[in-house]
Amino acid sequence: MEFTEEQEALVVNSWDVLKNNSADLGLKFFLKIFSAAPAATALFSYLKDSKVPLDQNPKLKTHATIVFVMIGESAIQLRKTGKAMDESDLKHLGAVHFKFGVLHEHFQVARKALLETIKEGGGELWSPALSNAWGVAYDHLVASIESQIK
Ligand code: ISQ
Repeated sequence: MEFTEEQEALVVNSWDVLKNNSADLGLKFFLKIFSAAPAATALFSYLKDSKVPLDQNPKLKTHATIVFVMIGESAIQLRKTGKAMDESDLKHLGAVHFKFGVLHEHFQVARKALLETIKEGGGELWSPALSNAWGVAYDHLVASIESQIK
């Protein structure tokens, strides 16, 4: 689906706010995925031998922040560049997701988690149109990762 100029404006404006809270929101995003799909915790070596609860794991928080920022930055530069990701980043992401056997339905679990996280983090900025705009941007990112996998 096309990512319109209006959708870009919604995403860019909200990212300005969301990015200031990317560590907490990134963690929230991952925890939502883990509560929907507990088996996904096995994908992360740093969670396997950890004795602290998921929500207090510093490595998880760091990794979740990186992933959340990557998704946000992908969305804000999508219209400018016409691409969700730089070619070399995309090759790496494609390889990683292929290695772990990530399927389309897993990306849909993450999609729901992302949109809920944006709703919780967006406060007064949130609207159905904003949520839809982020969903469209996310779908572009997933399509480009999946194009590497298939
Ligand atoms: C894979 N890619 C991005 C985020 C994730 C969160 C939880 C489980 C797997 C993931």
